[in-house]
Amino acid sequence: MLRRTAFELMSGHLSRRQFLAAANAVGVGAAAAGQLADRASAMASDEGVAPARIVKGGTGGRIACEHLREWGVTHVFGNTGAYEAGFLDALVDYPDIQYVLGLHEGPVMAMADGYARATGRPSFVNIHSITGAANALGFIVNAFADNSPVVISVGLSAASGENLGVFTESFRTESIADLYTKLAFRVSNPQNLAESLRRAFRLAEGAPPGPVFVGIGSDVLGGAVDEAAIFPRSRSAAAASIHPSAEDALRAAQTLAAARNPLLVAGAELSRWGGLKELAAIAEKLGALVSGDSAASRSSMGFPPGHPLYLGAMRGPAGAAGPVDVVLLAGASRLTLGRGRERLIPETAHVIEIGIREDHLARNYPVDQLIFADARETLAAIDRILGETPVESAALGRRRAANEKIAQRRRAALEAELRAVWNKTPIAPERLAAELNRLIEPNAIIVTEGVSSDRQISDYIAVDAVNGERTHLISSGGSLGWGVGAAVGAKIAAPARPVVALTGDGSFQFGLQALWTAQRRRAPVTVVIFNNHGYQANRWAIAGLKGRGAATGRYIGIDIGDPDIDHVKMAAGYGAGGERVIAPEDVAPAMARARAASADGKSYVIDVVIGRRGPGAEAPAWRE
Ligand SMILES: Cc1ncc(C[n+]2csc(CCOP(=O)(O)OP(=O)(O)O)c2C)c(N)n1
Repeated sequence: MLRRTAFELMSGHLSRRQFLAAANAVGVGAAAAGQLADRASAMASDEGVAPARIVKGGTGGRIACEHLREWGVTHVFGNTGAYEAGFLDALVDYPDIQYVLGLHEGPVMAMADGYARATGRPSFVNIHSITGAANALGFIVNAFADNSPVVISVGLSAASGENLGVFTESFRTESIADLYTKLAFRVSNPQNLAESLRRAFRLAEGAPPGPVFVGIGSDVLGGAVDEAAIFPRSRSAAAASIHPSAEDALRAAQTLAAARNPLLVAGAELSRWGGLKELAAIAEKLGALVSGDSAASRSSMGFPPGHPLYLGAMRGPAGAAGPVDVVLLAGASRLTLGRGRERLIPETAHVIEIGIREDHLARNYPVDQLIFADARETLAAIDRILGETPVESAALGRRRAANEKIAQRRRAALEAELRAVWNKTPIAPERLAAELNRLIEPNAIIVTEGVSSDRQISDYIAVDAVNGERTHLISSGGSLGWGVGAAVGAKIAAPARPVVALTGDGSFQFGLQALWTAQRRRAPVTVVIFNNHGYQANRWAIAGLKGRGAATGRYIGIDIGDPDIDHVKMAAGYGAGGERVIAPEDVAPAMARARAASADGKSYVIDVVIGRRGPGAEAPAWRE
């Protein structure tokens, strides 16, 4: 109580005399109260410590709104229920905080995730009870997999109904998200709401970031709060960076400089939080090849695709000029084993790994030097050291030339592959990706959920984070249906940038309701469906068993082409335009119409029919 009063003194809401009177009222002696007042005033003075803002009266809902305003939250992604009434009612008086309604909690969560990724700031979700939390869970998994700072507030049944089996009783609701959030907890006392939300936001953005789940009783959101202290956002600083030690950077630089044939791997953290430029600089100094993250890691693209030393995503054991003796895993990849359980990096190589996503460090592979630190900063330090002690030599020159040839061979192979399928109808995914690469704007955000076409998308669509050309968002969580929602969230975050979602037809059907929100918020996105009329990735898995499915051509649960889904008509139901495309030459005019629709505030769905391919593709269409 006295602390609160001290905050009021600090914030100028109380005079010194009023403070001393209040202290006296709660039995604090005059001398002690005077000292307290001095300290509070000193904190509020030029020392630079900003005082808390005291909010008096109102409901928990109002406190939540005050907190959001303090944290600069301008959008609430939500779907409503009775338990959230106190919050929704208070929100009326906060026109600076917009409510973004989604028709299902899956898209709500995906939009908040896309928004957080596009802004780099925490986003806020408000959904209903166990019912909404259960619907959101698939995309909470995705947010957790990729360290998205999303604060998920969930309205819970009131304490007065506890254990009485009331309708949608929120019995241990927060436990549903336990394994897939940094923390899941509940607030039962309205007086604790401000501090609880501050904790949630600080945790969500603290390194490494991630979703946080806060269950809030309906009686907390609707209940009266006497007063609450809203601390300035500036006083909840999350660790901006975990710094590497000078010795760590020096040792890594020395190991790399002494390597005969080093390989650099651009892990997920670099495309999320920076460091690709520094990695490119190191590669150039060492003449070393750079591999993208392993394909299974599903990291965002971003390393300059045309870089003379770039190898693309790692899809099999790393090949370089001669045996690799040192591997730099920069930015904690989720490096898995290869398809046949083979190791992607040689067992005999000395491995240096840098990152902060602890769960992914030293996983599946031994690591000889682990640097638990911000990857960008560490790479910058290594690059600086390498720059001070140049490692130029004849051997290095030969290595650079040999490695550039390897990277060049890869680019040539991709061009040959593209030429071979260029005239196919229906269009081949390679050509579709290449056409889109020509057509998508340099300032676009590209969200991909291409599943069996992800390989072609990453090989033929250029994203260059170093030179600020396009931004790529992808989810490594595996819950499909995320793409369209994430794209709409990104568009809300960055209204001036074109946003294009590339998705499989199966994935599209898991999450297309976000198109309604896009229309309502005038946040138009372009969606390109890679439509093979089925769950191709799953057919590959069955075919790979070489069992009954392969022998009979009966792939159960794979075909979604009968009835042939009219994706365009479904999107039209949400207010979006669109068309189906079969001939390759029709992609460009369709994209032009999409651009015009966007300018008009309307989303556009281009449903491109692509052929089936890969294992089991030859079997005639069949459904169970
Ligand atoms: C929410 C969810 N349900 C089911 C799956 C399993 N699953 C993996 S791939 C896939 C098929 C996706 O189809 P589509 O988007 O058309 O891509 P394609 O495999 O045809 O390239 C499914 C259903 C999943 N990953 N996520």
